[in-house]
Amino acid sequence: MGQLIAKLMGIFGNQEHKVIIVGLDNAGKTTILYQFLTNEVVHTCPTIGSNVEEIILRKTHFLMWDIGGQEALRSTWNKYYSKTEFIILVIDSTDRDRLLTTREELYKMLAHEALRDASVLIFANKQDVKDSMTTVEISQFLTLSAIKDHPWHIQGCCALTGEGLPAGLQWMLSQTTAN
Ligand code: G3D
Ligand code: MG
Repeated sequence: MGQLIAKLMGIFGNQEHKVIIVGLDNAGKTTILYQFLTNEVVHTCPTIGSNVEEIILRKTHFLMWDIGGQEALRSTWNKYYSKTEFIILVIDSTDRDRLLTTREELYKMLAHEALRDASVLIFANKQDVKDSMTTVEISQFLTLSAIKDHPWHIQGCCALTGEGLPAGLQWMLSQTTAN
């Protein structure tokens, strides 16, 4: 993971990109952010708030907001939306029962004016668990191919080992140069 990120780091300029990490509670949001933070080539500023970390990949700054996903907190997500460039939607791929809820939250976000220009990275997390849903199943259930007004990408991952996370970051970096 370190080498790939190091390779990607050199390419990008000195800009700050706002990222919000959303998803239902227990999806793996905090574990993913922790994986980014413990990577030796990723530098972090002191914690800004309880759930905000600035991640610097050499010159590219990502300000990552880990937003709580419990039901009572979901109505507060929109106060974080302003100037967001990336939405990272984390899905617990073992949680078939709540994928419909995730779908509803996703389309609510995509319809929000403040997120009009945001790109969406979907992490299908917990791919290490037997019988977890595949990225194809999740894509179909969320009808991702119907999303035409936002760049999106789905990536399977395991937040515990970090597998799949560099590929997701790589897509985000490719979007920063595309814009
Ligand atoms: P959240 O921040 O979205 O609420 P967390 O979710 O990051 O707190 O993770 C919720 C639980 O899922 C944690 O378990 C965490 O270890 C587990 N988890 C996160 N990612 C993975 C993964 O890729 N695979 C597996 N098997 N488990 C994962 P605990 O037991 O600590 O509550
Ligand atoms: Mg959390």
